[in-house]
Amino acid sequence: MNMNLSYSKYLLGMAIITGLATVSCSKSDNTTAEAAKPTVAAASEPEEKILNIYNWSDYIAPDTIANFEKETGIKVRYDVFDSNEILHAKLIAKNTGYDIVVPGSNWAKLQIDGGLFQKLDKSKLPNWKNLDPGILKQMAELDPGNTYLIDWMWSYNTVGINVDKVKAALGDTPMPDNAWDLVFNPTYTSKLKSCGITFLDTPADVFQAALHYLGKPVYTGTPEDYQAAFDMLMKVRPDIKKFNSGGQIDDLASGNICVAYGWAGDFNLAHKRSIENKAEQHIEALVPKTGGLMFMDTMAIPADAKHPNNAHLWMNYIMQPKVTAAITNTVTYANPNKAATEFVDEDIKNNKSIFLSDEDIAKLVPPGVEDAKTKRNMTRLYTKFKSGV
Ligand code: N2P
Repeated sequence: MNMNLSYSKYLLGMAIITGLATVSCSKSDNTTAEAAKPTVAAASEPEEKILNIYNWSDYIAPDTIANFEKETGIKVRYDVFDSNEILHAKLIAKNTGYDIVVPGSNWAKLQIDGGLFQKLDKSKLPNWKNLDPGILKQMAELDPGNTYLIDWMWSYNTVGINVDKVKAALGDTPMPDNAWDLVFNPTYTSKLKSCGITFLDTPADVFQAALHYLGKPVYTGTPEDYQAAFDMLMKVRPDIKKFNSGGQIDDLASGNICVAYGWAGDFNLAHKRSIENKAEQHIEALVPKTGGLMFMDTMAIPADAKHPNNAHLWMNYIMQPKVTAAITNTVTYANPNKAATEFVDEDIKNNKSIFLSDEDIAKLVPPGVEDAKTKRNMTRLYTKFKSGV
């Protein structure tokens, strides 16, 4: 995606977030988010056979939609995005036209609080029984009672590398003990610059990882913590070639870059894609010994969705073990469906950077969310960081 375009969309999103904070606080106004919350009663009205979905790019199996259409006679329109900020901006502007959206659970919390989603009607979701109770518990931290959200897939922010290119660029310097050094320590980035370093292109993703690397609170840091993260980031800024999110899969798969700060699932997918494309790059998602940043991308139904009943049919369809397993087998992301595990390919099931060991899961930083003031500060610092001045 074009960097400037994606960033201007981001700024639009941030401007609107500020607006959201204002709306959610004005409780006396009858246009408040609370008053706008629809009931699920609308879901029982007859609906046209259409379902509009907005999901992350590279996040579905080739036959997921076709099989749903065959099974239900519902026609799916499917659009993709690659940052929470873009989705958030659309949700706040209302009338998205979507019946299913897939925000990260931390952003979804803001959206729930802003009245942007409708409650799930669990009587329409018998396949709920297949979900992993551990994941549901984790989700309930941000969505109490699992009222609005169903996890689609989950993974963590980490460092991905092209193993051979990184070894060659590091020369005599051994791999660091802590994988985060590869993107935040100038000793390594100054060498890896030669084969190309890329970062995710959002303030939140970049500052969360930087704060984690510095051992500071990831979501609740002080302004001084953010300044320290900024100072640290500026030292590696000259070594970063690109800022992109959805484009990392192809950049890694083609050998265009050798190190990425991004999503573990996309790194495994880049490896798979390079084999499919006969580019044969050995790409790995590293599991930092200090832990990665966990995220869960979650299905939700916008408050003004026109086809909530079809949305429930979709959710229930996705929760079938074989349907979920096919998605995991395609995109190399872990899923929330316990009953799906037996249908997941052995090499994916045994890949310890996809299905993490209990010990590595315990080290993950759980999803969280910054307050509006912190988000504004991050945006300001990120703009400076990215422009490099
Ligand atoms: C899918 C990327 C989604 C991960 N390719 C970030 N939420």
